Amino acid sequence: MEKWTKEQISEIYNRPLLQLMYESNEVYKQNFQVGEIVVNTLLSVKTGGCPEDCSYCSQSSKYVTDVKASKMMELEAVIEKAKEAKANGTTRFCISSMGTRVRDNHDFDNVLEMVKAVRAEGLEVCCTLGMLNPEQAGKLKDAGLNAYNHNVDTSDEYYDKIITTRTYQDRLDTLAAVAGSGLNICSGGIIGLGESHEDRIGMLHTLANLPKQPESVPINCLVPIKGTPLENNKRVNVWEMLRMIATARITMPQSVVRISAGREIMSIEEQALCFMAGANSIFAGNKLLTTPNPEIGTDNYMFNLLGLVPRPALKEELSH
Ligand code: DTB
Repeated sequence: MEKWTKEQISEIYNRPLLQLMYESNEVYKQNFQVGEIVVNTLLSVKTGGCPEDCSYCSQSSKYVTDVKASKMMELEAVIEKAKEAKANGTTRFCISSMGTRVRDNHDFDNVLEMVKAVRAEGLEVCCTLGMLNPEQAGKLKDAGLNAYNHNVDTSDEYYDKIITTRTYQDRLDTLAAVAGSGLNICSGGIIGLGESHEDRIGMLHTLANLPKQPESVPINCLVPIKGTPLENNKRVNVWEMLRMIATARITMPQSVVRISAGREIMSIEEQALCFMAGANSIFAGNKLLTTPNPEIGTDNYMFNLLGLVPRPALKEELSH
């Protein structure tokens, strides 16, 4: 059953901005503890050389970017990074590995070990590894994974303008495999790809109508990457970001909404507006996958200033 129609989402998205934000703030306050923020750290354990042609991505082998393909990181190094992130206040750790899909090979076995080890540090663990079948999702779940990230990126209609090597339906199939295994879904998308407002509404329509709404929704602003087809795209402004966040908050009241890529160039004032609009998570650490992110000191300064505190790891799981 459709929880939200496109018309309803469009009506929300197009409200006068402050009216929209007052409402999304209300929905946020009803569903979350004010000031608590999910602090997530990303680690790219295997980078670059990807056969997919996502026009926004630095890791695609179809484009000449500054990113070099690397072998998979050693387990010990990953554990070090997880410990460092934990010491810096992170409560969720996301392991990313390039590629179209998970293969049942040595790399996947390594990732399963990483999941176990990071979880043993007392952190929530998320992975983003591409397409996945139900068995693989089950193995990740058994290893202690909490959530699996797989973004729909944009609307169904705009998808093939951005990626031609796979389909929107492929994305939805993986999300179904993830949900079937009992893992939490993390799924969101990117704005600034050249999509229309209609496409942004379409993307939120897909996410809000998944059989189970995503546990978390990353909203990324395109960071244009030199060498990719989108290298000359204009950066989106905060007003567009606020509309996305507020509409996501209202249509997915219980999902964690994460300000993801693009935060590096946002001021604290702009980020504060995003939190007012209902965003309640960030990626921390001075690097995302391949692009810069605010320094930890800068984020800690912002947390103090705004009275934000990291949500303890596994809080949701433990309270159920
Ligand atoms: C998501 O939505 N954003 C993260 C995470 N999920 C994997 C990735 C952001 C990457 C930004 C570009 C880069 O650093 O390469």
